[in-house]
Amino acid sequence: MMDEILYVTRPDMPDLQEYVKYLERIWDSRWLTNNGPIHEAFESALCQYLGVKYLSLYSNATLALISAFKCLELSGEVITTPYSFVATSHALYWNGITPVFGDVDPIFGNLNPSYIERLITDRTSAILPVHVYGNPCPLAEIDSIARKYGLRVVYDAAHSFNVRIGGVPLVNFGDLSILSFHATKVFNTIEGGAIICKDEETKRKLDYFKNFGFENETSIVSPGINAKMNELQAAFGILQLDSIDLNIQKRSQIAQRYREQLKDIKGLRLIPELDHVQHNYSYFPIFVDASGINFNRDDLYEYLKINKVYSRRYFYPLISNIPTYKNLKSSEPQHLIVANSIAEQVLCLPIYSTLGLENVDRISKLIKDRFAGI
Ligand code: T4K
Repeated sequence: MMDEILYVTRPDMPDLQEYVKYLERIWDSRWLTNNGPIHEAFESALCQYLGVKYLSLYSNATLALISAFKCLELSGEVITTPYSFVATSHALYWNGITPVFGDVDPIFGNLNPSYIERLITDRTSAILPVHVYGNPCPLAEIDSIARKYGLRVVYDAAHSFNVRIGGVPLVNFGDLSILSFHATKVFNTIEGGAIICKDEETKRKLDYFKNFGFENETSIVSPGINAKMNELQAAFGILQLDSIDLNIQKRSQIAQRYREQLKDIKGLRLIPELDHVQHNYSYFPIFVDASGINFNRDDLYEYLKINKVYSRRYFYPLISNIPTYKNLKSSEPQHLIVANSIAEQVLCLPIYSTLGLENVDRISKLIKDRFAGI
């Protein structure tokens, strides 16, 4: 039998018959968007599931990030990480804010707090760290720097659906946290996202902002944008909540199997799992250190590809090396040594609830063979 193509991810789908029931409801009501009843039900179900008090649904995480910075009225410079998906810095770009890149830690690839203070100027308004692959940033250090200098903290938590640290939802940290529900994420609403905030007033502001600033039919209280989640997406999301625990459990088994299969390979590094963190297994990154072996990450990427395994280089190229940002002072590679190094080493292996352990074994065998020089 021919091997099937294995993509880095495949979206979880809700039960089709159950979704059709929602579609019938939507057809009958002809209520499609603008805070419809399914949107409202999804928002409260999600708050309850995630253990958060205030959450505003958005049409995707990029618009949510852009809106977060607008709502907090941030400007000037924001300290962020170059090791992320481009949307993180693009959200600043759309706000006319200059990203200032700090280097990352070599284990998790998250913004390293020890570089933040030296990047602060009188134009700095906030810190925008990313919990890369759902691994928590050093929350206490970032919080203490932010307090010391009066900065806001907005976490790009796009990868962190239902990650908890010491039992506390990761999205409860910082002034705001942004989740992504894109098709490629652990939990998806096709496209979608949310902003988690700490008080009712901010929630109201975020709600107005995604709907052009409308408070009611005739009162437009602020500037705004159109970033609303529609009823079809919300219905998709409500149904996804039924299977999310099981899907994360399956991902956990896959991650466990990769760990068993890929341990102790010279030149191959994995990110450790943390005992006090409830992980969501959103990605399975490996890092290829080419110094002691005769091939590099890109060779392994191509080798897997010809064997029908479509891994992805998340996150390469570094944001600081793409044309929009590469001329910034903070983008100079000598300031971003760790980020440049891990961006050259990383490869995200397929992980999704329907992958099947036999496929994990197939991928692992290909990697082990390559490292053994077979
Ligand atoms: N911040 C961070 C840290 C992020 O990682 C992201 C998004 C954002 C912010 C912004 O969130 P959103 O505005 O998107 O809500 C993907 C996603 O498009 C992007 O959402 C995600 N991060 C990023 C890490 O990955 P691509 O360009 O790699 O996706 P694509 O289309 O190549 O898909 C990857 C694989 O997934 C495909 O080879 C097959 C599979 N796939 C994909 C889709 C879309 C499917 O099987 N079905 C599908 O419908 O960016």
